[in-house]
Amino acid sequence: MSDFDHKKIEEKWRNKWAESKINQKDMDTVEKPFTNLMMFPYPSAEGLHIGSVYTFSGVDTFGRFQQMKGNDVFEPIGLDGFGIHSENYAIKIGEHIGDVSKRTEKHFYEQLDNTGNMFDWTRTVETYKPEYYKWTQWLFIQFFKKGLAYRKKSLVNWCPGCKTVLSDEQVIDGKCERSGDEVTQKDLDQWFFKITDYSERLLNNLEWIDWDNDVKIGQKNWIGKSVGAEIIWKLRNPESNEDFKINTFTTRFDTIPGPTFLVVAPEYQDIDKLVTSDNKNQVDEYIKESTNKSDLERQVGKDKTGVFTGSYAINPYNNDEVPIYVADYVIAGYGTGAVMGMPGHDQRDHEFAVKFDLPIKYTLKPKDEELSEGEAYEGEGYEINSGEFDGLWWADARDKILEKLVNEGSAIKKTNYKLRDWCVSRQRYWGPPIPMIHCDHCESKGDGYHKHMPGWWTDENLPVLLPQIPEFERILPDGSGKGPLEKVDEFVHTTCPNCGSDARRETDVSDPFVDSSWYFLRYPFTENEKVPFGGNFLDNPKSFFKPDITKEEEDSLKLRMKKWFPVSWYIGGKEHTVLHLLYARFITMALKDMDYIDFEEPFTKFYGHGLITKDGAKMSKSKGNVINPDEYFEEFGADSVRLYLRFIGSFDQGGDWRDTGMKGMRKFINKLWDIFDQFASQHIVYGSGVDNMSKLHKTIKNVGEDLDSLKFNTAVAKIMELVNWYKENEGHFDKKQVLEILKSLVLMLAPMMPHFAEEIWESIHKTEDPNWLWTNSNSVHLQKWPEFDESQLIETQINIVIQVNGKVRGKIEIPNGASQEEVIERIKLNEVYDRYELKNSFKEIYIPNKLINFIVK
Ligand code: ANZ
Ligand code: ZN
Repeated sequence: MSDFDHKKIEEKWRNKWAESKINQKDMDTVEKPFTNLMMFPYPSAEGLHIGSVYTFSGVDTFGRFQQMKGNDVFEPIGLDGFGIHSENYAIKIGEHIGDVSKRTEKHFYEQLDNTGNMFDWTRTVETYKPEYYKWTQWLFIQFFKKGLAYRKKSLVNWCPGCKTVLSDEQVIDGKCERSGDEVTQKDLDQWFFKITDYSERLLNNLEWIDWDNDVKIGQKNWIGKSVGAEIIWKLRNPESNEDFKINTFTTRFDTIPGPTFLVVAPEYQDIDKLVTSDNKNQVDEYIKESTNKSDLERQVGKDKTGVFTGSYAINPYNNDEVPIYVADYVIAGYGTGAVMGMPGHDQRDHEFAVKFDLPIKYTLKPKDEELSEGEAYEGEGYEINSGEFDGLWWADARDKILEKLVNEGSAIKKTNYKLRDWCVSRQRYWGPPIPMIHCDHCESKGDGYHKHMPGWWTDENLPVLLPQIPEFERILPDGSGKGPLEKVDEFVHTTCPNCGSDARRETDVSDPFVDSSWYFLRYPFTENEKVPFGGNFLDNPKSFFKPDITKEEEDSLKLRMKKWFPVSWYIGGKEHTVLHLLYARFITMALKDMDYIDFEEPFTKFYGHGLITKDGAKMSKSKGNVINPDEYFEEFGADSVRLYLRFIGSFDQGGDWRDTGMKGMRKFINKLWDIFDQFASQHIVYGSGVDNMSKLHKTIKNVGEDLDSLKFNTAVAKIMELVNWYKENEGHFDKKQVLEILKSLVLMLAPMMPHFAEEIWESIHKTEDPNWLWTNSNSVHLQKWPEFDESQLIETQINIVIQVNGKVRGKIEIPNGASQEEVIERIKLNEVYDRYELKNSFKEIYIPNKLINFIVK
């Protein structure tokens, strides 16, 4: 008898798997390709967090199960190593990110391998390697050519902590998603990706993609489609006769009879036309103040601020004249940047009206109650104070009022989206340089690839290498609004590819979310193949590849692309709802429109996993309750950790890690080990066989269903029950039954405990028993999922409850489907029969296979 030596066993199998290349799939010939994709990690610490072990090993369990069900599973891995997460970590520990990244790559990959996942280590992707980021740069250029990447001076989110610009998606509740600093606004020249061109398609496809519902709802809200109208107001500026109009965007036409003021954002472009000389100083002062405020301060602050412009606007509906204010609760980039103030029915407007002592009008009253004045009524109701539309239900009035205004030419129907273009410039060091070139000479002539926007690139010379800057201090962000590359003269100076003059390179790097928006496309392809992924490269004019790639090569890569995409399954965190998951969809759609690829949704299926806590609390460094997977791997083994992680909860819900639970799991695993060890060392006592093997067949069926729907916890629980049943009946099974049980057990464990199962598979083969049921002695991971026998699912003996006058008095085992008479005959032999004097029963109620109730006087 031997002990379960996890260290020796796990190492042995990882080496053997690497030798036998078991996890490498032939990308071009497999028949049932299944990409089992998980979000690749970013190394922002020395090593992997237990949370990542949880998700990666969970995804792997699913993938291994799919493989046993006959799919050719490709499980790729990489590192999302460019970006502020990693760079900030390096700055924190005072080391150069270039050095840190070498170390973290090694350690992350070691840990990931120790987890026992079926990764194909020959196809890793690291976003910070030139052979990867040259394609990120290539992508940027394609987007630029298409007009989907453009440069614009605009107010952008600025994180004073990270000293860089952030995209809207990286600002959570007004704070930097990474550092938690309050985000301010800065006016800078930046590169944008035109994701707004895709708003409608990103929204519509949500109807058919098979994704986690929370994520779909999150994306829908983020895209924020609202169908409304622009109402056209005439301006009355006491100092000017100019005929000027202000458009306000609204979705509430039912309130058009009631606005008592107009508000424009401080950034409103034609603000000069509104401001009279008396008010100019005040307005200028106010604008200056509000640009220093964060979005959060501007919008959620209860205390509304603003100043009067001196001008008025005329309501096209009833010619009411209302004052125009500048106030920073109006968002510059949404709608028209001007809003009609409707304090009766909008809380923000109400607060503003109270503060500035403006009249409050109501145009709706609630159905059943009185209108309570003194606050905004934001519910539904009947029209009041609305002239000819009084008495109409608001939804009917809405359409009528709008129709009237549209007919008169004083309103335009308009659909708005909250989604804004994606700002991709970052003023940091650790990212792919944006591969563009600025040439004063060409720019002065308006001579660029796009007439309206100068800018050239170095097409054939990709990658534009990130220059090595060995001095740690020189790569720190300085907050100037320019990135560290600005200080590297050799990098900045170049020649214009258009006119040959001296020119300057762009010194911003791109957002790491650009790297991660396409990485999955890269996995099945290698550097030798000259293309970023498979697709139509020769068909694309001005192709980067034309000189190199042949038709045959292209065709075979196209076929490979067809095999592996769209990705069959994608599993990751729901916190990526509006960042990565939206960007990846956008990039894929754009590549489709450029005709490089022929699908527009990257992931057929997206599944959001849950998170784990420690003793009920969120794991965090500050609480000191972070679990280091290495220690647990060492003490218990990766497989024990894996099985425990599967056991603590349904994969979409997460679970709670407890050391006692981990120890308990290891005990169970020792028990499992002993069962197999007894068999392999031929210490098993056989009996004459049990009548009924339905427990086994049911377990096979149910565990399979659970693994298919990622309900890992219930799968483990059922396996434990099976083991208990086996122990209870030990000595009664005949040899064939034992073989059947053990074979099924090891196969069911294989997706969850890959090393353990492999070791057992091997050791029990060595017994070379003539009755052996195994037909194939290859790796356990190349076996089919065990089959169950439908006819054996039905239990022949079942328990039913005996009641007397409705009270439970006992239990009895009966043959499945026994008749009432049969049951009573058996109960006569049971002690309850005499104890409760059941011979006096005058009536019995029998619910087959459940209970029998004796009614006695
Ligand atoms: C009048 C009104 C009356 C409004 C009422 C609301 C309630 P969604 O659905 O999100 O599109 N709005 C328009 N542009 C704005 C901007 N740039 N900054 C801040 N608020 C703006 O919201 C549309 C509503 O948000 C519009 O309808 C407008 O206020 C406001 F009882 O107009 B409403
Ligand atoms: Zn030039």
